[in-house]
Amino acid sequence: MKLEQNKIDSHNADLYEKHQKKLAYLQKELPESEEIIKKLQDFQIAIPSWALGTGGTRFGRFSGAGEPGSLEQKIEDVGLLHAINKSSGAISLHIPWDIPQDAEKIKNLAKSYGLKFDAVNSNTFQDQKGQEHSYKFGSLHHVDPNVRNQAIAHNIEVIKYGKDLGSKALTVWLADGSSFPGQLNFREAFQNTLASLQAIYAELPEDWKMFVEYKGFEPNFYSTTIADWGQSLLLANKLGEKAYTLVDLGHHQPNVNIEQIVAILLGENKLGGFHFNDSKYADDDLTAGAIKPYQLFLIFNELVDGLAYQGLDFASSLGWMIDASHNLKDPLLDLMQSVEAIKIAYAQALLVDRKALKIAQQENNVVRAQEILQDAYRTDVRPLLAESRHRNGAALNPVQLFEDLNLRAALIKERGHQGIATGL
Ligand code: PSV
Ligand code: MN
Ligand code: MN
Repeated sequence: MKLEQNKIDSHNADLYEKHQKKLAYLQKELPESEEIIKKLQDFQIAIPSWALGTGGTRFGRFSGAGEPGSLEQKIEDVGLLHAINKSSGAISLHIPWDIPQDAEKIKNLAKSYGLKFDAVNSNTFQDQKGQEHSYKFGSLHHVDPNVRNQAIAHNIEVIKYGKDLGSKALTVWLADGSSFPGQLNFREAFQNTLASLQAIYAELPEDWKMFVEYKGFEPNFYSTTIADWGQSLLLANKLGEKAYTLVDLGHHQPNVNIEQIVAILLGENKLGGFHFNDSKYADDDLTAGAIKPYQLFLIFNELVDGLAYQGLDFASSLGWMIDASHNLKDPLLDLMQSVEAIKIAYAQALLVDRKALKIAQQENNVVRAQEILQDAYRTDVRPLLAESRHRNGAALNPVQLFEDLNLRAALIKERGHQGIATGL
């Protein structure tokens, strides 16, 4: 389904007057408004192909309707989302869930929606039909070199798919770990993982990056072989300059200071990208900013500061992606809410008076420093986001547009009541 521009235009016409009033007020208050609007226009957040269907839990899955059943339909969904918000101009594929049989055709289809291909993701956390060796006890860290070699070969194949589509990064997330003390020799598992990653890294094209994702626990419950940012950074440093740590917000123990991790990684120029989501307890895959919007703002505060420190362009230097797939909401509405929350945090971070903050820090003025951050955080920047969308030809209010036009009903009419978006 392609959304005609005139539907967005008439939605915008209805909301424009009210929007203008709010925007004019903010523009008077904030001299930096114009600059922020432009930065928001440029900032794109990739959508993973597995977020387009209703997620499940290990207890069950309540399928939504009208969900994409093929790679083409997943691209169509991201295209629809991008037409509505003009902020989701890339899709990230998981192989073998989304094998592009005809890469040229898939590339052209994506192009027709204004989409690029973000990082490609390998999958050695599930066994596939006909696979020779099982990943039950791990993949790149496995005690058996035959299993390791199979997992290495899979990653190299994923790079090949990515090359055909124009991707520029490989994300490696491993479920490898152990569930009981004594099961694993930690040192050997880590060394095996490094050697396997080195074999994959050797096949990485010159202009590609490798993102090494970490996760504290789950699906293993005693140890994970790449458990935290320290272990990921150690691997990335040993691998070389094309390897980076990837931060998934859901992959930390509760209360971990993620913004500090971000600051340190950026200071070392070893932060590769982000998987955005939110959580109350663990890897809950909740909508970004749904539980801890202040933390999201503090993370963006470090991102704005750290990327400027490295002299890097904000929008294009890191991999920005949502990684969430929950079981209650319409996936497209959920993604709209995540994108909105991420952009709000970015806009608020751009409002931080960095010179004043520096002075407050130099003077150890703790109260002043907090005031500066919270002044920015408590500013309602939503009219700036709406204006950036309007200038890009997107909807002033994406959620309202989706609901007013009954877009899910239209998708159900087209696709029926199917609902498996991922290979799970
Ligand atoms: C694992 O929890 C993860 O966050 C990794 O990024 C995977 O690639 C993704 O979920 C999908 O399984
Ligand atoms: Mn992730
Ligand atoms: Mn995760």
